[in-house]
Amino acid sequence: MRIVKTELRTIQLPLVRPFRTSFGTQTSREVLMISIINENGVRGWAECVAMSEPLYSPEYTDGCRDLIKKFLLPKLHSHGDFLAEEVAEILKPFLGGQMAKAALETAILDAQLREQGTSLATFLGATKDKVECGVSVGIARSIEELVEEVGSYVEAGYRRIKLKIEPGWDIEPVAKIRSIYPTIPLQVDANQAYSRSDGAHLANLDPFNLLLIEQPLDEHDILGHAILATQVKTPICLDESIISLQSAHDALALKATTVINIKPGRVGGYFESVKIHNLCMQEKIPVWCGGMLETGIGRAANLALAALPGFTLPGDTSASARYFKRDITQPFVMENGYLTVPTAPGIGIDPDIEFLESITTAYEEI
Ligand code: OSB
Ligand code: MG
Repeated sequence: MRIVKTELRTIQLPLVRPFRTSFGTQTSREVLMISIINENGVRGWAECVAMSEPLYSPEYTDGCRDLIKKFLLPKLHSHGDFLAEEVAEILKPFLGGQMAKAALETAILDAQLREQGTSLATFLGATKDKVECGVSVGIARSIEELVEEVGSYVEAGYRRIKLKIEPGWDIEPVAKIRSIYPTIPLQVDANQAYSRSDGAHLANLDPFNLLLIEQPLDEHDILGHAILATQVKTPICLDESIISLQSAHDALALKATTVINIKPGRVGGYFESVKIHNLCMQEKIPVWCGGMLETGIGRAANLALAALPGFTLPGDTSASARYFKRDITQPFVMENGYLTVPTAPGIGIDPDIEFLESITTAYEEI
């Protein structure tokens, strides 16, 4: 295909409650939306998962917009005709920028699949029509507030709880939630907040039968995670460190991780995500689909991926209501702890343009 028009739009969508992690507090989701139109007038949609500040990853919303405008789009335009399958290779000379590249590739893939009449789930090799939902719970102001928040999610039907932790907010909240829910699948996410000397401390989480501890150490500290894995019984799961098939392969070879969180934006797109999924299936490593507080546009595509057979653990693919009072698409509603995988062509869902316009803070056409 060829891209005849690209629309870049930044939106600002308030969260239903502040989301605090070890790297900061989000009260609103700033999202870069991409829409491309191909030579046959078919439109494709994607959202870029980068956050407004480079706190989780070096990428951020305005930086992604700049990268797309200045380098990625001109490269594709000068290439001429291409398939979504070729985008990553064409953009490879530009280093990094996985989130920006993933968004552009996904918008192109969406248009390509809409034109073919194929759903993203079918195209990627999905084997499920619904996906088990977990929920990621931010650091609370008090144990009482945490108990209340977790209680509301359990009541809503979530099948797995993930607690955000950091030094000073780890053993006590985990012990409390475990005492209230002795059997619920429970895991924690530190977003790199610990250091190599914290092995003995983190081993205090072992009695709570956690599914995993996500990204305890610095994203570059693969060896540190391998050492930590010998000091704690809880399985280690890498998030931030996994930015490509290569990094997944290396982390597994070094025994730094025994579970992997796949986030398409972080690894450069859905094709790379499927490659990591396939590697993990071959190596019998469980994977699950992470989230970046996506709107319905990103969520739809993540559900298609999470429907692949290797996604054996519930992901952070929560219902729209967990994030936003009003989503930019029809809301994703959880039923009995599951979200339904979209079946319409492409990502299978469209944004409400009027609502999108009402929350737009910057718009340009290229
Ligand atoms: O580390 O998984 C993370 C949200 C933003 C950035 C990083 C992370 C998260 C979450 C929430 O944990 C996942 C979600 O519900 O979308
Ligand atoms: Mg994480």
